[in-house]
Amino acid sequence: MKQILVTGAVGQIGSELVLALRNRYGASNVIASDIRVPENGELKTSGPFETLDVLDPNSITRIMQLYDIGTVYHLAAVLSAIGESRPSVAWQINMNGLYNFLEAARQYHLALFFPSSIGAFGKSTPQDGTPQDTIQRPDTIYGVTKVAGELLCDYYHKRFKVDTRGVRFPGLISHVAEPGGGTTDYAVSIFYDAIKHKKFTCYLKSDTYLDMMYMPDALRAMIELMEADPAKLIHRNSFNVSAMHFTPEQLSAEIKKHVRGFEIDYDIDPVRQAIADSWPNYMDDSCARKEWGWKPEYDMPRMVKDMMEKLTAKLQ
Ligand code: AKB
Repeated sequence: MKQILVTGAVGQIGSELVLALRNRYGASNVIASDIRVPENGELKTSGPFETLDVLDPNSITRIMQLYDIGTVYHLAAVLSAIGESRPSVAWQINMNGLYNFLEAARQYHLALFFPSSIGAFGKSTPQDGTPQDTIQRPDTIYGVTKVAGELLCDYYHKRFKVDTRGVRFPGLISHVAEPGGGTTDYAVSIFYDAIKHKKFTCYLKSDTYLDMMYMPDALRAMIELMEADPAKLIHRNSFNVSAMHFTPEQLSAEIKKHVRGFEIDYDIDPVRQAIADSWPNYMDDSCARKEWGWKPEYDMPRMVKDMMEKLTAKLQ
């Protein structure tokens, strides 16, 4: 089989996706790459790892010459909150990095997965049951790069027949790697603080709804979409995928069932609050369900139970 390249492999999604892909397709067929050196030893010891700067076309060419790549999961990106503090870096990495890989995909006939986000929506988008095809006027540089990225991926598909596919991820929750610089990160940090200190200070208001997903579902979504029959895909970039939605108050109430005496208080970060207020409460993912059979397995109580078990074991 042709090999698979994952960019941004050291990040929250990449560090788990690489291992899931190696399990499914064989370790030597999955090349992990990042500009950072992995702390997670398994990422390096379980298969090939390459240092790769997505902004450097020469290092992309080097990888293409070294391996027989057929598919790229292009995950290297700057998230929403950090993007607001460094907009020009966010634009460069999110747009120029994607452009370099779309060009590589055109030249080397690669399939390309692009992760979009709930960040591709803004205040003028319907927030409850956000439709697949709707207004996309985000207020963040992250969102601007996600909308432009979706359009660019569709353009490369229509104009050059590049097999581009993507999903709009909600906030992702995982016990393996922590996210860095996102707006939805509280839904991961809360578990660490609950286990370590029985107390968590949340930077979003107690009643802020956000769409969320547990990492095992997110990994499955990416792999299933890339394996889907292209003839059935009406949409490509990018599919709404949804699994659960809740407020910080509702999440803390569920955690309290597992951590006796757990307490939450609030110290609002106006930047991240404004971003969260502009994002959907939950998306309508019926197109993903119809076109490639998407179905989440984890709701909020099941995710909380699994997070508590896995993180408690990890932090012991
Ligand atoms: C973020 O909060 O920036 C990300 C996202 C929803 O895209 N987790």
